[in-house]
Amino acid sequence: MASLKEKFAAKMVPMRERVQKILKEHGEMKVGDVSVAQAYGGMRSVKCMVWETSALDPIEGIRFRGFTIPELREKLPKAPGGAEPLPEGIFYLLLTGDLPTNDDVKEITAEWQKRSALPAYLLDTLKSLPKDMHPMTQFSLGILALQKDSIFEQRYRKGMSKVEHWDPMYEDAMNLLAKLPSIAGFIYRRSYKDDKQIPADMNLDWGGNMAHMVGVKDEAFKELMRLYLVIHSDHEGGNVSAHTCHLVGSALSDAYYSLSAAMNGLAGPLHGLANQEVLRWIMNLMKDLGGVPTKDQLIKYIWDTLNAGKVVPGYGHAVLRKTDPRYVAQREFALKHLPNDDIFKVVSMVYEVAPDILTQHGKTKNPWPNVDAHSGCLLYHYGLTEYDFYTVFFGVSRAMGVLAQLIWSRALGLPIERPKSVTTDWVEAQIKAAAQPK
Ligand code: HAX
Repeated sequence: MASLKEKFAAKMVPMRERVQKILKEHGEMKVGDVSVAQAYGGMRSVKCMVWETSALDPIEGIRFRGFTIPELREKLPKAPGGAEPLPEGIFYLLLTGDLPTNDDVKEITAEWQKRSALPAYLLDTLKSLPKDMHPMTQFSLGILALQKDSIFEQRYRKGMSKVEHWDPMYEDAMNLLAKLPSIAGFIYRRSYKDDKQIPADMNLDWGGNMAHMVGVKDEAFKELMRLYLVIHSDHEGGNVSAHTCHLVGSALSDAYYSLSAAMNGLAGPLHGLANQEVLRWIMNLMKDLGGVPTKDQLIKYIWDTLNAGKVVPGYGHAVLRKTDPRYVAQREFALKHLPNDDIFKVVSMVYEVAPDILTQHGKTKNPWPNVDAHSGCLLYHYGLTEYDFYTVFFGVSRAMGVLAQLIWSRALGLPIERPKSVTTDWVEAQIKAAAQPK
């Protein structure tokens, strides 16, 4: 059987030719215009980047290589006796564009186990950090420290042809992905569990091991971790973490530099950190209101949040205009595994009332929940009560999507990113020129 690397290499050559043909024959074709509002407004919806691994529709939500989340839950291989898809399967799909077989997934599990040991210098680096440093800062530093072993950097130093760039990028990405659950587990146990470390279990898959290494024994938590790591993996290319990885990687910075930078973007409260903010907001709400609130109490609490000039965390999205299907998948998991959980009850009540309130408030373009509105309540239920840690799980997952794309970016020889910026003087000059009679 061809290895994953060989399968990727076979896909790469025709894809390169396809892209070169498009550029040669249609390079001048316009894919969009940019307005002044978009230039000031975070480049919202500007089509200026190619991202192969997933695409986001505002109404339908994410498709990974053409597959919706319900399709992936059905079609991707599962752990023995399990019902949720294995993350190794989504990585295979993101990288190759094909659905994996059970054997394809087993190959990735074995490959990542083989590469998973953490070097002593990394552990020393992590041990030197204050235990109360935010887990995302520790995670980003851990990834960055591993840069010392970048194969891409070593091969580049020796002198390598551009057509070979994908190969060491693939090796770095695989080494990094293999180590991320152990890095995350190490940080969690050191910061919150008296540094009582739990070694990886080589009989477990990547997601199962993530669950095992934080120390939660419940088998359902392993299933949750697998689902969680699948659905957070990719969300097309324009979101902050994906775009950051793409941008930094475009300078031929290796996978370690690129992913560490991506994690710093994910750590922002408007992006991945929203998952911890949601739980913090709900816990404060339950503390202030003495448990599960009444509907009227909740409505007032949401208005108080908005009137204080704050966002309702977990609601709204830069692209989506309906309930995020990643929210729906997690809600289905909760209905099956923890229907009577108090925090789930609050999450469900917020879903009932917040969209109407946000619509009346009249600011947000999307009053519906995103992925982060739900994830914390599931983690908390299984005993992961330290919500500052939640974004690290997101980061472990997001690495699969952004690194699969980074391998593709090197395979396609995409150039350094360099969009054009303009000054307000320039904008005003254009406005003046446009107002002149022709
Ligand atoms: N609560 C209150 N106000 C909100 C809001 C919310 N949940 N969502 C948007 N708004 C406000 C914006 O702050 C903005 O206000 P101003 O005009 O005063 O600046 C206005 O509505 C218009 O914003 P928008 O165009 O609808 O949204 P953006 O594309 O600018 O921002 C965000 C999208 C996700 C950042 C935004 O909806 C938000 O802040 N949500 C809460 C934080 C959150 O859940 N983030 C996670 C998003 C998903 C993700 O990336 N996960 O990792």
